[in-house]
Amino acid sequence: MQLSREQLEQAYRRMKIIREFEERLHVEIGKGEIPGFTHLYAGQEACAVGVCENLTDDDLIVSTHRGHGHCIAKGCDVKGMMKEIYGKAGGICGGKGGSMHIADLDVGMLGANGIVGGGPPLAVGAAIATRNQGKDRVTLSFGGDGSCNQGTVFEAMNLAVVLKVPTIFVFENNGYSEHTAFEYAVGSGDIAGRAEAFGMPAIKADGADFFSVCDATQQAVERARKGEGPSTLEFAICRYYGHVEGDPQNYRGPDEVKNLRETMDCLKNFRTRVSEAKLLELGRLDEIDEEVMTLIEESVNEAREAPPPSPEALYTDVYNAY
Ligand SMILES: Cc1ncc(C[n+]2csc(CCOP(=O)(O)OP(=O)(O)O)c2C)c(N)n1
Ligand SMILES: [Mg+2]
Repeated sequence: MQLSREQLEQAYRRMKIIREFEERLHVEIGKGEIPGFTHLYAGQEACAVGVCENLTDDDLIVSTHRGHGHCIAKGCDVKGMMKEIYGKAGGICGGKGGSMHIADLDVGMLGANGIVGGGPPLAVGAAIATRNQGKDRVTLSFGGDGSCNQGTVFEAMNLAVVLKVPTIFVFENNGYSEHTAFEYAVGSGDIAGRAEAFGMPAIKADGADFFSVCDATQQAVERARKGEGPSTLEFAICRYYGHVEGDPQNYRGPDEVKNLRETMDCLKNFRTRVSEAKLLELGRLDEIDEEVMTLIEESVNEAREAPPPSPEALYTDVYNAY
């Protein structure tokens, strides 16, 4: 897939925003300022951004409990997200959803989701609606390796094949479901193979390589847009932090995360790749780094200073009128 200079800069900017958003949240959560449970996405940036590079604002994604990266990659407002996570008015969902319930329909982000395996049925439902409305739109669900063992996911995959709807099932295989290793919990050890058994094509790619993710997703998106039905994508990737903030990670080797940060860093990969191919200069990428650090600093300061939701806000967004 050929990307313009502008697209490459945007992809790097979004990956860097995700990384720094999460690194900063890790620090701020440690200070006890942020309510609720937070699952950080650091390490997985190339998956979210490489996938969403192929989507328009009109295409829809459904996310997971580890959703910050998906939100940023799909174009959610970063300052609004930070306020949301701090539980403040002015947050994308009025400060009432928090980390695990960020949604922004204006950019096609149908929501993070605390239910493991909850995304695929929603994506298939949205895809059926899309087809009934005669729209050219792709719907895509993100899920982890743990979600591939859920019955909801099997049902959604089967229905998508039978009804040939324009949807894509993305599995980010980061090697763990909470504290349980993929090798232990997933019989066959092959998520893409399971998907093929349902009757759809499935591609495995290196989730730390933005370009591999982008190319694999392009194939699935083209197929969906041509009306040929669903596909599955399985990306091998790693998470830099624990399952949830506060997880002591006793189940990981002593140097596991240190080694992953050294050998499996999608931002470093991207910098090397584009500078060696003379697509972007390292100096330009450094400038983007600085812009991103300023954005994150401002986001945290504004979130801290923002007021909490008003008591009246308790009574809004409870029911929806159709
Ligand atoms: C239906 C359901 N079962 C169990 C849980 C508890 N739970 C939350 S996250 C998680 C692990 C998910 O692992 P994975 O799908 O690999 O995603 P990752 O956390 O690695 O991103 C579990 C079991 C839940 N939220 N929903
Ligand atoms: Mg996992």
